[in-house]
Amino acid sequence: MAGLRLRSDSRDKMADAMPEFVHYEIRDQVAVLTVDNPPVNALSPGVAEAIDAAVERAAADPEARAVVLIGAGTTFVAGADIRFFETITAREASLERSHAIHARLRHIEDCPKPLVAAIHGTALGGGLEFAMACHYRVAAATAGVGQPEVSLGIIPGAGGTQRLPRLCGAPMALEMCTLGQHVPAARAATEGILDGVIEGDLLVGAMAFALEKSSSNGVRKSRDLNLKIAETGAALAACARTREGLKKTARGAHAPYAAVNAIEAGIRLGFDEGSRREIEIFADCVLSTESRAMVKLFFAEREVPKIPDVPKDTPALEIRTAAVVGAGTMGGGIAMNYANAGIPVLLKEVTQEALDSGLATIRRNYQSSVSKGKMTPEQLERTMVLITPTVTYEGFEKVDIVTEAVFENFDLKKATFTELGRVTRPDCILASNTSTLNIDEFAKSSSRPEKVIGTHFFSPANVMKLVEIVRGRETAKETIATCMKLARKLNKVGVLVGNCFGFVANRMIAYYMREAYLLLEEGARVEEIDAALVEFGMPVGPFAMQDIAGIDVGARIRQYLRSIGKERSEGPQCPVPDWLFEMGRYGQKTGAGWYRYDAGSRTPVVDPLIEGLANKAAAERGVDRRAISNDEIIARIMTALANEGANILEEGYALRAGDVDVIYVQGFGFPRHRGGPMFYADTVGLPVVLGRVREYRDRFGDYWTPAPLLERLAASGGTFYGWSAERRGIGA
Ligand code: T1G
Repeated sequence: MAGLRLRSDSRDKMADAMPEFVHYEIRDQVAVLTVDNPPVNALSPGVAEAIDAAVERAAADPEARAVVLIGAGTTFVAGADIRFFETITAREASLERSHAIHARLRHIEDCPKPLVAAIHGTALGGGLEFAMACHYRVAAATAGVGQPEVSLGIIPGAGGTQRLPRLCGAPMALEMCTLGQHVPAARAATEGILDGVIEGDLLVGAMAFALEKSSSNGVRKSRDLNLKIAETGAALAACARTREGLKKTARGAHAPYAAVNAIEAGIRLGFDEGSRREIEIFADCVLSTESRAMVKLFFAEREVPKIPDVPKDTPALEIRTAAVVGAGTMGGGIAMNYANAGIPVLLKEVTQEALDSGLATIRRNYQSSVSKGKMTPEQLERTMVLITPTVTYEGFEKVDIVTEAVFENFDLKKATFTELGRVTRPDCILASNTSTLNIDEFAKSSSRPEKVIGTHFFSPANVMKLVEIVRGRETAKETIATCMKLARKLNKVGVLVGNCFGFVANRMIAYYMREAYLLLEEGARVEEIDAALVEFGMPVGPFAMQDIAGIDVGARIRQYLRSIGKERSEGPQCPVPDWLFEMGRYGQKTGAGWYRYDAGSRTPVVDPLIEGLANKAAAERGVDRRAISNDEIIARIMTALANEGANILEEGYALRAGDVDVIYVQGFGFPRHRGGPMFYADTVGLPVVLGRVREYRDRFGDYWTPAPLLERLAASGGTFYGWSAERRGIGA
């Protein structure tokens, strides 16, 4: 197999030192071009050039009647090299680069011999754009295609907004470019993006397809296709509809609108002018804070499993069977996670009645998936069979892990761990789903501390992606490695955190809620605060969120703390949530909380009673209520988060700023386009954030104390992300 690096006329000494990005080979009169840039064949500098050069060589090669472009390894080309985006700092540079790549794709498309992309794994972003510049596309049945740029705060920048609508029509292109989702091969073929799905060997099938084209109708250029957008009026109407829909779904992100604008330009102005608009819009996007945030998050999510002192090769146990203690909301959801992953699970409750009720809830949840078409009735039954209900510890000696999800009560959990230490094998992992309590105490009770760990799922546990993996003082590295791996198997995002009160997620949410409560006392209305946060991009505001989660949860934690003579540390305690708890207003589940809910409805209705309670609380604290702007609401709440996040980082309870951000994004739906609370603070500027903390201390009191790390970074011109990159470690 002959190797090829750059176009022959541009080879130089530098190129000789570069890896071989495209392999060139003639097989049965077909030039097979194999892109080889592990791990995902991203278009790193030099790759696009190498593909172009290889196509040119094939065009001139008398041995080749047709050309196939395929990827080496596990996937076709997964798009541009995302690391490269951070190096683009000037609009001119972006424009120049985009013009060059557009020209290169036209050059490829002008190949006089049939050029077929053979897709396995995924053709994403620039990968799909290269495939669309080929004359035909075939794919393995398991493959997928997508324009996921929007999830990086950008739009397709190599002609995707122009070629895609010409292949599949405006509505489908709009859907793909604004949602960014992967489209499976079968649907892509139906929609006209693919020309065939190959059963059996992909390369063999693609070569046969290419040869067939060389003896029939030859080449077909996507850019010349006008068929599907011939009905310009309908296509423009689809753009308008999509924009309208984005008002609900984009949550303040800009890139989805930018994608619509680029597609619309192509429909109105044709391929060439549309391409010019795409290049300009792409440049605006790639330089935006939104894109910087989403790129940071992309890498933060992939860094989360990397734990400095628990390297990748740390032995991990295979979890084949599991048990869950407690069949309440959390326990039931966790058992579903195991069953969904095909892991048989024992589900234990104290009474048959509680067990039956837990199982009925699980079945209802699955039934709802069936009615939404996400599961077949057969799958439901197959999954339910994996959950074995029990009221005894019989069978616990066989399981590899037990997740304890009993009521959030310290003594009860401690007693459960003592029991679990007795009834399970010595190598069985004992995991607690506590959201706040000290797992080192449970470790002691179990007499097997190295096997004890926290796995803190978020409610509803079968839906929410986040699991905080809580490292105790004596948790073994093998136990951590096993639980990180298990989280992936359960289709969750596991983030390692240290063992402090509330861990990372709940510790931060306490400060988030404190500020929301105090803003209420000071004069902002519940619905105003919620609306401000929704406008910022949160899926729901803090009060509506608490109505979903249950006001009783926090109230019981406060009750427990008071019972052991402790106070929560996040600042002045607003009494209103406790008053609501005493009134039995727990939120949606009781039909009233911060809002009222009509029977059977989840729509919050403003309740004047809350203003009465807020007035009373303000009077008790001697606060004069006043009108508060949305800007102040956001600044206060985000500053509270960043300041406490800084404490968490410096104390070592999270490994990196990115880990805190992933927790907040996955656990609470913090808007991805803002990156997470720590990246958001970096973009606001740490001197500004510090200035706010100091201002609030002067206005409101010493509970606003600047985090030492925030002070140091603000003084030195640093950022949370920069600091994290330099310093790794985690407290336990
Ligand atoms: N660039 C750089 N690195 C990438 C990368 C990329 N495009 N994709 C993945 N990686 C790294 C990743 O950081 C990780 O590194 C390793 O590869 C494995 O990834 C011109 C503007 C392809 C579905 O958005 O969706 O094209 O942590 O753990 O679960 O219009 O990676 O091992 O060091 O995710 O098997 C559009 C992003 C770019 C695709 C594979 N493309 N990638 O998933 O592995 S914009 C994307 C993915 C663009 C054009 C534009 C997934 C995957 P490390 P992984 P995976």
